[in-house]
Amino acid sequence: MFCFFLLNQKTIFVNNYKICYMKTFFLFFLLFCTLSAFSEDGYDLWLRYAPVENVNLQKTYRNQVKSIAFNANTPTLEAAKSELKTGLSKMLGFQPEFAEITNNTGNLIIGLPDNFEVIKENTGTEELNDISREGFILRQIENNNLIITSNTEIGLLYGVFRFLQIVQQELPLSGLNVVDSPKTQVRILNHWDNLNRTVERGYAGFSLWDWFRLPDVIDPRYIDYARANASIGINGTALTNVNANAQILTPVYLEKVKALADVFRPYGIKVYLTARFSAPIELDNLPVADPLDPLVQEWWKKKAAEIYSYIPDFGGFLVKADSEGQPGPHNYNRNHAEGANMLADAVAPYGGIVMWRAFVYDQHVPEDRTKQAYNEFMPVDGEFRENVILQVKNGPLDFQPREPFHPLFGGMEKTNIMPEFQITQEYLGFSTHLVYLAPLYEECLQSDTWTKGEGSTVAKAIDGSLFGQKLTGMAGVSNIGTDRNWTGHPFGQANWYAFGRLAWNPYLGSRKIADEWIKMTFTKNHAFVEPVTEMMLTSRETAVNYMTPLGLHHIMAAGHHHGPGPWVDGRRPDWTAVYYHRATSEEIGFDRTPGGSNAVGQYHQPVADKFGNIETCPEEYLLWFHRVPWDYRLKSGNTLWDEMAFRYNQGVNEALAMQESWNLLADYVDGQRFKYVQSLLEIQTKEAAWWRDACLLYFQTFSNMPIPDGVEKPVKTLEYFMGINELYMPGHH
Ligand code: GCV
Repeated sequence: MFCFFLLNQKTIFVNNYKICYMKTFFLFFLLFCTLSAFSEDGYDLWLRYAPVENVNLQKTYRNQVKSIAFNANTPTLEAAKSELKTGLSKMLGFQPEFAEITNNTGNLIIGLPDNFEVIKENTGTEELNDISREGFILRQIENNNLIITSNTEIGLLYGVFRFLQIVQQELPLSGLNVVDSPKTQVRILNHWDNLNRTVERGYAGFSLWDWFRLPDVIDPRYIDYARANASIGINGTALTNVNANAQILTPVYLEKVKALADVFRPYGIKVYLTARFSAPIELDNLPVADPLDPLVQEWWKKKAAEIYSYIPDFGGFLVKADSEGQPGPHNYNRNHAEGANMLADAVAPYGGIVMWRAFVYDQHVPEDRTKQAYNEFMPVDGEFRENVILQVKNGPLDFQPREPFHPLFGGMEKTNIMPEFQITQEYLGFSTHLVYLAPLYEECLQSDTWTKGEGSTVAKAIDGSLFGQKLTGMAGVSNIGTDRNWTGHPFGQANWYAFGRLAWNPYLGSRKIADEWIKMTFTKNHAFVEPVTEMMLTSRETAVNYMTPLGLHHIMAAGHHHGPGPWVDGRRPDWTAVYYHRATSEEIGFDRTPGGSNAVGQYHQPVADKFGNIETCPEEYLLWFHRVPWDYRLKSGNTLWDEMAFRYNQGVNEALAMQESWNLLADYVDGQRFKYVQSLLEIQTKEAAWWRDACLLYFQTFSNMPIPDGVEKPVKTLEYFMGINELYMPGHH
C-alpha cells in the first residue's frame, strides 16, 4: 500500500496538480483505512465495539434501539450513557436518539423502577429483591421494547455493560430476559505496585499509578481502567503492594489516592490500601505496633479518620502480616485475629473492611510449609470481626501451575473467607506464555471440600451459601501495567476478564468465558473462535505438562521465578526446589500422607483419604502428596520416569500445536496483534523445550533411566541449563 502511494507521488509532478492532489488524498485516506482496519494495538481490550458483522442482525438491532429513554443526571449514569453511545454507534454504525419514550416500537428504556412506570409494571418485587444492590434485569417487554433496570445506579451501569456485551457477541435481543447479580460482594484487583512504579511480579511495564504527577494529572487511562473493570463487575482495587510501604498512608499520598478514588467512584470501584503493620512506628515514632496497645489502636483510629476525610467511601485495608519479612502481630506475641481486629475496629465506623491475608509461613517453623497457614488460622476461626475477611491463596503453597485447593476453604466455617488468585503469571511464563487461567480458577472453585457432605465446593464455601458468611469476595493479583495492551501478552487480557467474570459468578465455565472474550476481543467468526477456544482451554494443562507435571511444584529458577530450576538449593529450604521434589535415586515427591507431613490430614474426609492413598490420589497431584519410586507403574502402564518424560514432551508438542494453530489464523486477526501473538508463541515453544530438557536432564541424574523413545532428546547439557543466569528480569527486585 505504502509503495503504491510512493509510486503515485511521482505522478504529482507529471500530471495536472489538481488530479494529483485528489489522488494523493484518496491514497492517504485508503492508507489510513487500511491501517486502522488491520492494525490494532490491543488497548481497547474487550471493549472494542467492532461493527456488527452480520448485516441483517445489525439492521434488526438498529430498529430495536432506535430511541433510548435514559435520564442520566449523575456521574455514574453519565458514564453508562456515554458507554452506550460509544458502543452502539460503533457497533451499529448510527447514532441512536436519546429521547422520551415513544409510542412506537424500538424503545430502549433504562432506569430504576421508580423512574418509569413501564419498568415497574414489567418487574416483580421479588426479583428486584433478589438482585440486591448490584444486579440488573435486561428484558424485552410488550411492544418489543427493551428495558434495563436495577435497584441502584451501579446496577444500571452493569446492566448497560452487559447489554453492550450481548450486542458485541451478536446475540439476539428478541426475547431477552437476563436477571443477574453478583454472587460475591468484594470483587477486587490487588496491584502489587510500588510507589516508585515498579510492579512486583508485574510483566506488563510499570505501574499505572503515576504517583509523581498525581493528583494534578489524571491520565485518561485511569478512566479506561475503570471502564474495563466495571464492564466485568470488578468493584474494588487495592492500589499498592502487599509488601507495603507506610508512606502511602501519609497526607501527600492520600491526596493522590483521593484523586484516583474520585475517578473510579462513578464506576462503582472502591479504593483499598495496603496497611503496613509497623506504620505507627515508621510514620509517628510510636515505640511499638502491638495491636493490643491502646496507643497503637488510637493511632489506627485516627489514621482511619484521616483517610476517610479524603475518601469517604474508602474500602479498607489489605494486609500481609508475619509473612516473608512483613511485620505483624507475631512480633508482639499476638495472633492474627488480634492484629486484624485492631484494624477492623478502626475502619468499622465508616463501613470499611480488612482483607487479612493467610499467606503466612516461617522458615523457623520446622513444619511442612504448605501446612502452616492452616495451623495458624484454624485455632482462631470465629475470632475475627464481622468486617474482616481472610484472603486465602487458591492453593496451600504459592500460585503454582497446579496445586490442590487450600484446606482453609471448607476448613474455616466461622470466618469470612475469600480466595486470592494470581492473574499475573509469576509461575506461568510471565507475559510471554499464552496460559488461559480460567481453568485453573475453575478447578479450585469446583473442588469439593466435603465439609458438609458431597457438593461442598470451594465456590460454595466462599460465596456464603455453605456457611452463611456475611462478607464475601474474590481477589485477583493484577497483571496490568503501562504496556499499551495493558497485560503484555494480548491473551493476558483474557485472564483479567476471566477473573472478573468468575468473581461475579464463581460457577461460570471456562469455555463460556473464553467464548465471550474471544468474540469481543477478536471476531465472531467460527473459523477463528473454535480453534482459539481450544487453544485457550488446553493451554493451562499444556503449561503444567512442560513445567510441573504429575504434581511437581516449586521447581522454578530462584528469585525471579522465570524458567526451570529444579536444582535450586543452598538458600532457606522453603525457597529451594529440592525441599519440594526431594528426588533420590529411588524416588521423588513430597510425602504429605499420614506417614509423612500429614498435610492430607488438613482436608475433610473422604478427601484426605483420597489424596493420602497413592492408588486413589489423582495423578495430577501425585508428587504433591506422595513419594513415588521411579519405576512405579502409573495408570497408563508407564513407569513414573517414562510418564514424566512423556508429559514434558507432550507439553512441548502442545505448545508447538498452539503455534501451528495460530499460524493458520492470519486472515481473521489484524496484522499487529497476529504477529505479536505469533512471536510470543515462538518464545513459548522455545521455553517449553527449555523446561523439558532442563528438568529431564536434571531428574535423570536421580532416576538413572534412559529418556524413552518418542521423547525428543536434549541437545544441550545439564551444565548448560544450570549455567543460565538471567539478569534484570521484569517483576523482580
Ligand atoms: C508480594 C510470592 C511472590 C512474592 C509475593 C508473595 C505474596 O512469594 O514471589 O513476590 O509478594 O508471594 O503473595 O505475598
